[in-house]
Amino acid sequence: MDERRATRISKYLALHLRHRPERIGLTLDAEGWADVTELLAAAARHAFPFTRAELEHVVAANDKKRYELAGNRVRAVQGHSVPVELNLPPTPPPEFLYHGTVRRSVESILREGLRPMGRHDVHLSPDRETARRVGARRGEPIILTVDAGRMAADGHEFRVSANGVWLAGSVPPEYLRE
Ligand code: HQG
Repeated sequence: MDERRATRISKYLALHLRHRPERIGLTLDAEGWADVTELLAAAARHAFPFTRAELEHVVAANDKKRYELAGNRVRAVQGHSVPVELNLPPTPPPEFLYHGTVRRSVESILREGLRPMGRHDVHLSPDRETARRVGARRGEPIILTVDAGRMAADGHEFRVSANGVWLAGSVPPEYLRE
């Protein structure tokens, strides 16, 4: 499949499996799963037809492994704004995690901490290079270091998604530095 088509399908999945399933009349279950047959039919009805083989290719080849297929169901592994319960167990984080952002957000982040904004959780990266790429989506990236070990020792919970994104409800400013 050509890469542009794969990216278009991936973005279509992100929109409907994370944020706006109702836009195409799709229903997600409590854990975020959509029925593949229903998804393909809904997409076709809304002028974006793609095949099961294309879906399988996009799920398997996706650069960030954003989606998972299980039998006839598919879901996004993280990044939702609709309420879903991913049932990820609390997991001890590495000593440091990283957050990529841009200069214009830094002052507010260091003052009030990291907030989940539109999503369920704050997304943290296991290494600086990943954080740099996350920040670069918005401009010249700035990497903040999160004192995750100390935060966990103080009782804050961390989870890790199937594709290696670390998730926290928020990060208070005392655990953040540039
Ligand atoms: C900022 C992509 C001001 C935060 C990526 C970020 C990631 C604050 C923005 C995933 C703030 C939220 C998530 C505060 C946070 N004051 N700004 N107190 N707290 N912010 O997109 O982390 O391609 O919801 O720095 O790779 O950028 O979608 O979060 O700039 O893993 O799979 O508010 O999205 O993955 O933006 O990105 P987002 P994010 P996918």
